[in-house]
Amino acid sequence: MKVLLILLKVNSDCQWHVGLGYISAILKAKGYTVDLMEIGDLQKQLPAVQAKIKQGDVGVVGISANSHQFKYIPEVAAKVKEYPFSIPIIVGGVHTTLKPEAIDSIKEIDGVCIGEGEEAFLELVDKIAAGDNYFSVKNFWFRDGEKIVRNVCRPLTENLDLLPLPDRSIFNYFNSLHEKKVPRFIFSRGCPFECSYCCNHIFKRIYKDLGKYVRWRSVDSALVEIERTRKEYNFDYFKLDDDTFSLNKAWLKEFCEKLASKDWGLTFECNVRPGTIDEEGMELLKKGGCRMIKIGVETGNVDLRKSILNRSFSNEDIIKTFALAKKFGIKTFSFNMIGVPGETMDTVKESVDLNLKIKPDFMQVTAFYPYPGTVLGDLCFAKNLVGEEYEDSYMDKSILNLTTITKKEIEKSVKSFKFKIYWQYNKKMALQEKKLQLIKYIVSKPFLHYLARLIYKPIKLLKGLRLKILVNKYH
Ligand code: B12
Ligand code: SF4
Repeated sequence: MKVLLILLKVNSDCQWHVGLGYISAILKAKGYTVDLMEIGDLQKQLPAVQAKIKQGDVGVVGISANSHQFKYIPEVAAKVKEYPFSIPIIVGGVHTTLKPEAIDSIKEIDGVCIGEGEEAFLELVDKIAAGDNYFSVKNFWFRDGEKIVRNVCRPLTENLDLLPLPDRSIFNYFNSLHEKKVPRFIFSRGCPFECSYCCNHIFKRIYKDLGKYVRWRSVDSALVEIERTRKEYNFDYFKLDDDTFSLNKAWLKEFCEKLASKDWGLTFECNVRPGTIDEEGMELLKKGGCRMIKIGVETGNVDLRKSILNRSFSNEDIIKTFALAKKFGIKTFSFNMIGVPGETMDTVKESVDLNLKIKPDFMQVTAFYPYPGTVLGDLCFAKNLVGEEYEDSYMDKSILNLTTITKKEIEKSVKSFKFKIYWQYNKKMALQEKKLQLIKYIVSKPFLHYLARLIYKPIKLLKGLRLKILVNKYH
């Protein structure tokens, strides 16, 4: 029996999806055939989904969607259900974990997965393949006629090493012709902190009494995954997506020392939370090959950080972490959010000022997005602050109606943030930022975009011709 997985990424991108990588690996290990379709354009790609199903043997369709993408589920599910034969459609991912009741209103969905799906989905697929009733499989809510069957979650997989390594081969990125890849890895699950805008505090509640929430693969298994990926794909730099890579010092030490002892010549970047790393930790990162740490600064205002975002560290902790990285020659990246409830133009200025103090090498600034199911998200919904439909991914626009700051002000602040900061200490980055904004503007205006392409095409052709002449001359 075939399992068709669908990853929704309309107007959004990602090189792979960790959860689907694991799900594919566990299904393949049991002998199932797995196909993945990455859907970025519904109109163009839904016919291909239909064609795949028409080929036959698809026993179940599993779709993964985050909160931004969930709005496309009814359209995709309706297309799958057009077939005279009924293929169960199961939706999983962070959104159904936070809001499983989403199944109530979408009649084409047969089940939603809550939490981690490897063992749960395997059990479900086994039952479907055997033609057994599957309504009792834990971690799922199922539609049974008019009623919804709500099952509880199974305990967490305590030893992550028991899971097979995630399957990268199903993703377009890993099958593309890019000469050099920059793969992403994640070796842990869970984060002990309770930031109100993040999914972790909710996952922790869902899994209360169901096992240890924060878990790490063993260092040796992490290194096996890196080594295997090295054999399959060409890369010399990788990204670590662990929520807080600096959390477990013993793990960090073992990982960095073992990685440094290998002859792989690899360097990497990772996420670090202020207050979780000291001088020794930073030195270890440097030794292991860390080239950049990424830090969630989010806001420069201490009250917003504490009372709205529920983050307990101080501005001094942030400043210290950035200074430590600089001391060891590790590049820094700051994540910033504008437009959380309570934000004013003054607090935005505090965020600018804090970034001016820490002088990150790179920055990201986005408008705050309220994810339903999280403490801060639900507060925004309860207070009727959410005005619009969800964007396909977050970036520069706010969907909140706040009394303290307008949407226009948020949008403008997001737009000017990086330039304002870089201009004070890195003119090159500031100008690059302006260039990017200009390109974005041109792309957003169809006529200008057309005109730019008209001008750019001959330049590109001439450049290519010159390159060809040079190549012929010197070879
Ligand atoms: C790594 C990561 C990324 C990576 C990789 C993407 C990925 N989804 O794997 C990158 C950097 C590319 C990324 C990008 C984005 N991310 Co991200 N990311 C994460 C992060 C830190 C870890 C995810 C992870 O690996 N978890 C571990 C794996 C094993 O779990 P999982 O992927 O959730 O899958 C399990 C279950 O969900 C379930 N499951 C998932 N799908 C399915 C399908 C079926 C059929 C079944 C049965 C089960 C099932 O089973 C899986 C295995 O156990 C999470 C935070 C977190 N701690 O979860 C944020 C998070 C998922 N990201 C988030 C966001 C917002 C984004 C972006 C939209 C940001 C943007 N730029 O706009 C993009 C979206 C890209 C895309 N199209 O998916 C939000 C989503 C919030 C929400 N409510 O939707 C999160 C939760 C962070 C947060 N703010 O709290 N992200
Ligand atoms: S530290 Fe990061 S990953 Fe952990 S709860 Fe806070 S925002 Fe989420």
